[in-house]
Amino acid sequence: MKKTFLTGMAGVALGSAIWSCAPTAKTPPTANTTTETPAATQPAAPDWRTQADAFLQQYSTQYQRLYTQSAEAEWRSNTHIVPGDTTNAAATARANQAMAAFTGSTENITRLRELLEHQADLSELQVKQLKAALYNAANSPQTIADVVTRRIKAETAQVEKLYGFDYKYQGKSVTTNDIDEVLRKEKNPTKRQAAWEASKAIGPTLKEGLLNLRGLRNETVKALGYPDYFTYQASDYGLTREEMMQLVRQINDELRPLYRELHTYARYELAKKYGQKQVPDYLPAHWLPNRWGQDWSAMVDVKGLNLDAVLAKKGAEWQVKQAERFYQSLGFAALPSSFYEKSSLYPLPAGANYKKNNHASAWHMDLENDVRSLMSVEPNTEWYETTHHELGHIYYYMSYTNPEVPVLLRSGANRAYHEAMGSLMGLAATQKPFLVGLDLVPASAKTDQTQTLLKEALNYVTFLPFASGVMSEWENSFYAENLPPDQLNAKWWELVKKYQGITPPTTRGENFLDPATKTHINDDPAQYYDYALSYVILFQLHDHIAKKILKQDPHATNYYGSKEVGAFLNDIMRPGASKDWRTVLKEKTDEDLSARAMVDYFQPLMAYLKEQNKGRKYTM
Ligand code: X8Z
Ligand code: ZN
Repeated sequence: MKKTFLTGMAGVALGSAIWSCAPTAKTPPTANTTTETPAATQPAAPDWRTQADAFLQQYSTQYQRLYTQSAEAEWRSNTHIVPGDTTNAAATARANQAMAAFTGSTENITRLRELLEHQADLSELQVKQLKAALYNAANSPQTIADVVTRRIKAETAQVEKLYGFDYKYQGKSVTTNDIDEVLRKEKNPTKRQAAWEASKAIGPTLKEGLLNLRGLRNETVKALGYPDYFTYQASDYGLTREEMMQLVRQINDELRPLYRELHTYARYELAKKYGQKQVPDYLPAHWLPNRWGQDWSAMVDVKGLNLDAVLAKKGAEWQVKQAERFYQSLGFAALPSSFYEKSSLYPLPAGANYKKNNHASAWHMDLENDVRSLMSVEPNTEWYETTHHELGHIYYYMSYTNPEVPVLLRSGANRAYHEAMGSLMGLAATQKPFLVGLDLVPASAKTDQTQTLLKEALNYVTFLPFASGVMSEWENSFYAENLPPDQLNAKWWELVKKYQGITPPTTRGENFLDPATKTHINDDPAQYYDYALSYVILFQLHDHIAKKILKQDPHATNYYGSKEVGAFLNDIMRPGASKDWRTVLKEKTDEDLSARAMVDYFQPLMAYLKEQNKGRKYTM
């Protein structure tokens, strides 16, 4: 549920040529037409700028009002889930429907198209807003109001099932935090397998709903000319589906040699750890410290740098406050008091008679100053990073909430930027000089740089085959290639084997639906490449910050207190979507989007891993 109130609704369709009446740049009325007709008798040309302004003003006011009502209802639906209670669901469906009826109204679509036919007469900022509104319209065209209504209901129901699920491990109800802890720490493979299987038990519950949603999502966007929902989401970057897939495949290819080393290393090390004589060709899914094998960093403890132990002593609240202090040290404002009053930051008390969304998210409730986060923070490294990630969204919201950025453009330069900011801060907040500077680690601590880099690679590099490989390929196939309902799980595991080199502990037939255990598949559809791109961008930004601003080694930085770093990040965030994302990257880093910085960062690890893997069998 990251995007609904984050970037999805206010995204900008850049250069979308797929509209049936694609707005083409028209030449303005030329002088020679006026010479033929006497000025006095010529009808006054409508002033398109004035008209667009009038339209945008009333549209934005209405949009913001409905958006806020929808966000409030969704907030309630995601923080107070009572299975069987239909009150929240009904209120959320009502609010979302009012929003859909407005953004997708035929009247608005007609007017938007009409104004965009005159885009040559409009300002760039006006064109961007009109395109953003048209992009939003495609998500809920009222020409097919019944489909949109069914989709809204189905989405609300799916979210309720997803976060109302009662996970059971060893006969007891557990949270996803509990399962994650077992997967990070348990050494007994049988128990690990039981925990892993417990985390997948939700899949079948979501199958019917997901198949229904695929149809409804595809049908919705088709009405405005997009062939499928994946294409629609990719168009938010100004890319076709094929271009997006090509981009993520290329990123994956660039990181593949390093991933291959990590994969070989992990197979041998984990076999040792779990006392297995036979080293498997593929990694058993339940051996990895994460439900989807997307982050393996808990595999390695760096001596002298035990962040988990430090955080356990500090507590969950300290983590949130510390993340805020870090942003403040760069020159950002304190969070508004309403953030702390209205957010839902910690796990529910044991015995609560309701549940909440167990996945972290950040919300821009009113597109003004009401910003909130929904998390279940516990004191450990994973939540420490996630807290920095979510505050990245929050500071992005606060940064583009300014008079220069119209409501319709209050979103990231693109969706990946929004994901990159906080993840960048999460990386910075784990580097040794930063931790030493804050007295979290003694300056005298001797730590092994290679082990540190290895731990980072097990976090950031292992993520890419999952995000750009498995998730993106599966959703592309699901939405755009009409993956048959009896091949959903088979396709998933085919991709997991191919990209991640992971296999399940036992055969996973179509009675399971393992992709649906990933929350984004249900409530943030066809956008997971955002995260793959965000990692690439974050290393580009980090590389620039370390080398050009701080003049420090990218592997050992301390951003804390640097107003210059703060200004650099704020410059990127402040314009929101009013500036083209490619231009932003080029201007700020002097580079185009590329995995160059990420590959460079981890390059020193290659030699070490090759040495460790000498004589070992490579299987990918
Ligand atoms: O979903 C998220 C954020 C949402 S705001 C917590 N992330 C991805 C995931 O958990 O799968 C962050 C990185 C990857
Ligand atoms: Zn996020």
